[in-house]
Amino acid sequence: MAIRYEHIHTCKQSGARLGRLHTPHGVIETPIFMPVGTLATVKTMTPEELADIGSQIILSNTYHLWLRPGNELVKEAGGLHKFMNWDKPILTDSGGFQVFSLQNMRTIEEEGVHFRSHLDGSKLFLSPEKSMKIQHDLGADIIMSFDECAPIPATRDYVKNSLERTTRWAERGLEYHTKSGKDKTQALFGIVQGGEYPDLRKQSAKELTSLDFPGYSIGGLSVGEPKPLMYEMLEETVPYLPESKPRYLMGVGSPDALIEGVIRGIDMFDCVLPTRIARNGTCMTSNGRLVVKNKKYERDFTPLDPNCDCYTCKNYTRAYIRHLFKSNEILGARLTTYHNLYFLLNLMEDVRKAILNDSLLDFKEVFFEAYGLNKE
Ligand code: PRF
Ligand code: ZN
Repeated sequence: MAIRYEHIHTCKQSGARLGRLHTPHGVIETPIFMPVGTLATVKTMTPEELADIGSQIILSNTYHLWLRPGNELVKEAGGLHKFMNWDKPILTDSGGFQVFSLQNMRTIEEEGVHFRSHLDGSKLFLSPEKSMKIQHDLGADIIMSFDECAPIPATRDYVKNSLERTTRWAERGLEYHTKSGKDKTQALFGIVQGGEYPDLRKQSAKELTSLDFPGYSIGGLSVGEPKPLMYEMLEETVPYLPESKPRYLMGVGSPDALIEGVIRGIDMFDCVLPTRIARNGTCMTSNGRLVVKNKKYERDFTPLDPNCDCYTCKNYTRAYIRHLFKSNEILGARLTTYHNLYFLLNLMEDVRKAILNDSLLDFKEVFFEAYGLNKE
């Protein structure tokens, strides 16, 4: 087994889990948020900076690295860790989601998916085995099964067929992975699908857990549905996942959804949200979102978040960062990205402390009030 989940504590107030995930590149304290480095870089951040603000694991993408610079090249460099100079844990997504979100022209067959490159339009084909091969070359500590992320809404028939195929793909990927012997150093997760249908969520979870993966992801959520529906689907899924293994909710990164996810038993999250909004000047602060480009910050010589002690907030003002954005200076995006990631990683640290103190619901109440979430 490449990884091991160690359970530390269950919050008596909320039921949330505190744990440790042991991986070949070190130990991760859960629940955790994983910054996204799609192209083997968390945009604007050096690995040293990422480590400084407490990133324990980052995510990268099979699909993008396969197209450019190519998995063979990354393998030749000694794997993704060496290639990008990051020696802590890495997780790669399988390409399934990227194929479905980036391409409009695609055909799904039992064997895999035909689609066109978003770079040059050339014809491509991805299958469970091919995704495994690419992820083996990249060498991440945790890798994902090749799945289909069905849209919400979609008909029950469509979602049922899709999730059953996703199970068959998971089985094929697992067989390829185990036969290669890579399961000793890379942990392959199964991905639960099932759309907005409770019974299909249950079916998917049961089928995948019978295959005995070292961890389970919950996919097909945060695809545009209302948040209460996502929370309901978590409640319909998590009870069917083993307590002894990590649970990863894919593509979720807003502060409220992170806290609600943890309360429902999730251990791992990733999302482009903090880094993407940072690059257009939107900051997450303890008092809610702040759009630093706004005219009202022109002469505001206070930090982005007066309650934050990150490098950005200790040294720069809203007025200065606004000026950088207005002038298209690269430093602006660097400073806001640094702050947003620090903010989310720090939030998760506070969440872990609250779990240990059996007070996560109290913490949620106070955080939501300040963030402006209780009024909605
Ligand atoms: N599947 C995979 N990656 C994902 C998702 C999924 O369903 C999502 C859904 N929010 C994000 N990333 N493989
Ligand atoms: Zn800050």
